[in-house]
Amino acid sequence: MTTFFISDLHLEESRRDITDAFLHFLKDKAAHTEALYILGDFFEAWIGDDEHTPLQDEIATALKSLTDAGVTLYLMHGNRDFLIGEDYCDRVGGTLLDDPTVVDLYGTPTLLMHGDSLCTADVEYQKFRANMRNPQWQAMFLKRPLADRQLVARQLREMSMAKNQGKQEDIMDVTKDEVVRVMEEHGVQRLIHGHTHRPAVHDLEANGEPAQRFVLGDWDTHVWWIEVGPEQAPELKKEAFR
Ligand code: OKV
Ligand code: MN
Repeated sequence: MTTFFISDLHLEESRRDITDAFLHFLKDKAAHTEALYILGDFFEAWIGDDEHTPLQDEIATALKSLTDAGVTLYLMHGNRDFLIGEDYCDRVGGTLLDDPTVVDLYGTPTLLMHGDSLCTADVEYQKFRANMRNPQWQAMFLKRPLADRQLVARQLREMSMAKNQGKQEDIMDVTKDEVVRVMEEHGVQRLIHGHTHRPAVHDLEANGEPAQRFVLGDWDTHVWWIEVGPEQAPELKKEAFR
């Protein structure tokens, strides 16, 4: 009986190796767990549940087999796939989680986030994020033809690459004070998130007590996951693609 967490696979057609690593991870590891949490940026891009690419369908089939076999699946949005909707979640037998969400992990309240909202030093990004997360903007965007949305998505990805190149390293990491603030707001001693591509376990203090922040890794050359059990403290693990 264990629970797994992953994030930041950035699945896309041009990275067959990542999809293969994920399909293998499902069969080899996730199939034997109680629950799998995917904490955002599972897909490199998402422009609406009405787009059906071979990759999306292949992943949906694999996830549906997992959930049909009795594994509970939770999906949280990232900054790239925040338009994944209830339709896709229903198709795969998963449940969409809000960012942030507190879950009870075998008796320990654990705060789950994608992680981009913690990067408060990047003020420009936070403004941009607020706009894209605005339900009115999303409703307008989703009404546009698929071809228009594909173009916008491509432009946004190019813009983000250009912007990030000029940004200082520390701006793109979480703000330590913001981490403590959200952990105190939710009264938790444990946080799990992804997004920063800086996998690590950090010790800190929150609510006047020791606390821990677990950061998932992005799937580029390695499979990264966090494993937790009733008698097993969270462990950050990695394995090379094969
Ligand atoms: C981060 C910034 C983008 C600034 C959106 C479909 C949607 C992909 C996306 C991909 C890129 C946002 C969402 C990013 C920072 C930018 C542009 C400017 C000011 C769609 C597919 F919704 F339109 F369908 N993207 N990202 N910028 O990397 O988070 O910092 S991003
Ligand atoms: Mn992200």
